[in-house]
Amino acid sequence: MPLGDFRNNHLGLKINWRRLEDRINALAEISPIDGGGNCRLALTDEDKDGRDLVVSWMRSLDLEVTIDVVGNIIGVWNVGSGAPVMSGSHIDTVRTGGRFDGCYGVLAALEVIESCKDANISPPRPLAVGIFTDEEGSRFAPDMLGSLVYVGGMPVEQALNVVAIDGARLGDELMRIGYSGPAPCPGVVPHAFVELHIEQGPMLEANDVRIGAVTSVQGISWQEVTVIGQSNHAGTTPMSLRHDPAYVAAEITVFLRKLASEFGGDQVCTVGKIDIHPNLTNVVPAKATLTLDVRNTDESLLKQAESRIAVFLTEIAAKEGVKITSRQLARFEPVIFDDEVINIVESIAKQQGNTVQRMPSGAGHDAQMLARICPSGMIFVPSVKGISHNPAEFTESIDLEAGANILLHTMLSLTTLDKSTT
Ligand code: HGY
Ligand code: MN
Ligand code: MN
Repeated sequence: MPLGDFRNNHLGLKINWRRLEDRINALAEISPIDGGGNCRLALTDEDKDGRDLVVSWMRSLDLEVTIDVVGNIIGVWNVGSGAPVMSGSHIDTVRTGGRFDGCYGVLAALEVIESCKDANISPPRPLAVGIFTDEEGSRFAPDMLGSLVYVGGMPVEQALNVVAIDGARLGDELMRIGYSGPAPCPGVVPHAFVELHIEQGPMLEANDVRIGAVTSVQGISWQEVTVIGQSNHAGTTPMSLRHDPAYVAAEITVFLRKLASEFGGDQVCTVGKIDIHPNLTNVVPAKATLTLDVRNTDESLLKQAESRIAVFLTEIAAKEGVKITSRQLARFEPVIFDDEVINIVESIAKQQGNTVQRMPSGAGHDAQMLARICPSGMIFVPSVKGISHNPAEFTESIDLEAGANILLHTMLSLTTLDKSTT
């Protein structure tokens, strides 16, 4: 596979790891939580502070910074000509996030540009860094919301009217933090897109491999299930007369676990959020609201899982005399990345002396949205003990540095990616 001509002239180019490490640590200083992680839910003041810091670094590199109508931030180094090669990720976090999830990819992409500038080389195409709004989807569903709107997968108005788990409206929060921008969505179509990210799972560590050349992202189905029962006195109400949403929520949680075990393979099911009302010791609850996160690499199996869940909800509603409604929060089919981009990642990883394997992504990523509009791919580095969405999330410096050097050469190689011949 011929690597980009341009890249071949700069094989020795490396990123400045100390500078990248300093920026990762500086961003992690914004809204730190116990255990070394961060809480910067999308469009909160903490997210704004993180955005302001990274935008200041973009401006110090003289990038052309644009903010779009859903707060996506795109910094472009305007060299060469034509559509940019873009990298990037997110800097919003889950409530108990680690310091690398998303942030590593954004800051490594910034480091790629700064390393090229330090070396006085100018690629034949512009290089761009994207910070996509609300990748986590924890506050405003769905996840990858910003990049979904960026590629035209969700109408802007619909996105602006999304209501958060705390009742805020997305458009209002964008205005409040000063990131409701003028740039339109869909945004500029990149020549190619590549995202560097921690694996957030156990596979690379288990296989003692340093780099993942990511082939795909599994399908994602999120739904919010509301169970309406009858609140009653915890002491006087006989068990046979109860319509108890908390009990039903527990049964749904157990059903999902059993479904995942029955399907086996890549099937995963999670009930991550349960709200009980009125949430008091001596009251049989009136209502339970829970979220179902169901994923599989195989779309037909994911559909089967969704159908089995729908049947179970109907049956248990009848059995327990409760009313159950369900609202889809996210639904993305599995995404396959571009073959040539995967080949480039894999060959550069090998050329730079790393062990590398091809693998799917269990987590959703902005790259799965960019794959709708341009050749896209991802680079993974290992997560220690496979832990993520947890302040204990950690990746060794030697792996972080290796990943960033692969990103550097992958982006340079993509500047001469020619898909016209395929
Ligand atoms: O949900 C996900 O997989 C990602 O962390 N947003
Ligand atoms: Mn992420
Ligand atoms: Mn995440």
